Amino acid sequence: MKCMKCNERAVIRMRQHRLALCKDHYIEWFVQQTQRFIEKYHMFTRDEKVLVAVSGGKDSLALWDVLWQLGYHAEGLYINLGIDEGLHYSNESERLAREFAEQRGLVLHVINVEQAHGETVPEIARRTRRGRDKPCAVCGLIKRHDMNQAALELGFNVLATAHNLDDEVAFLFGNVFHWNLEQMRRQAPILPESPGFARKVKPFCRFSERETAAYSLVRGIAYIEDECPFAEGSKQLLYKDLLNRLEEVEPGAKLRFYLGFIEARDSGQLVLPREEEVPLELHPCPRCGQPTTSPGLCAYCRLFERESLEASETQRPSG
Ligand code: Q46
Ligand code: ZN
Ligand code: ZN
Repeated sequence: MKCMKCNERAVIRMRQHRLALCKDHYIEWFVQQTQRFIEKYHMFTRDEKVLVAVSGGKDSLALWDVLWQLGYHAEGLYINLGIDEGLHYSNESERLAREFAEQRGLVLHVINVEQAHGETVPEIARRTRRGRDKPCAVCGLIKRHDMNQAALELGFNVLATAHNLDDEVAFLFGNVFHWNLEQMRRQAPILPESPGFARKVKPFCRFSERETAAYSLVRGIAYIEDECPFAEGSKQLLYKDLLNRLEEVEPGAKLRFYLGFIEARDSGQLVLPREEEVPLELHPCPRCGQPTTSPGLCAYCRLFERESLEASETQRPSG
């Protein structure tokens, strides 16, 4: 298989784009496409500072690498969740994120949940009803809160995450499957900033997982290959598997499903409940200052109020 631009040996063939590229042309294509998506969805400009949420995995390090190559002011944020489970998952991913930043002379901000709260994420989760069996809901709440707070405190109005097409399509599929209209309203390549919330952008939302993995590989990025041990058996992985099987018989199906949804919603063909129709009365949490809908402390702060834990289970999370 030959590169369609220079006839060298191709390292990747993308059936949905009818394209095969060599290493150098793939890197060039991937970086240019990211720039195109940033501009198309008006994610950020060159004057804005971007905080990249870095997990130590292939997608987030690839995103930081691309933004660095494109010359954006991008700093990293790593949250050590204290997940070990015999794999030293968090410490190993922190080491790789630090190594990546050092090699490129980039700034990495690190939050350590255990140092901040005296407990790891799995320990905090075990104290709650919804986190007793699986820490993901609690983990998600902590990550969303800490990322938003760090962005605001560090003076970034843009927070970039490396969600790829497979993540977005699996999430959309789950939301359609369960008719979760509220989540569907909020699913987008960009969520504009609002008082107390940084702008959230997903520059990789149109790249498949295979494409981001190939980029990390050809760029020689060392990333954590293990998945978080708690991801095993998740619905997201099941949906990804189903959608990959569909993609095999219908190349481009995932991208069409995602783009079709975004277009139908943004053009008004698909009408989802709007913010005005679902009024959210936000006020600052008296402890952390982040916007919350609950009358007292936000859901995050209530995680650390052991005596009122049960009450916290019924409130909606902030962030
Ligand atoms: S890190 Fe946290 Fe994920 Fe691990 S505990 Fe679950 S939510 S699976 S993206
Ligand atoms: Zn080539
Ligand atoms: Zn709070």
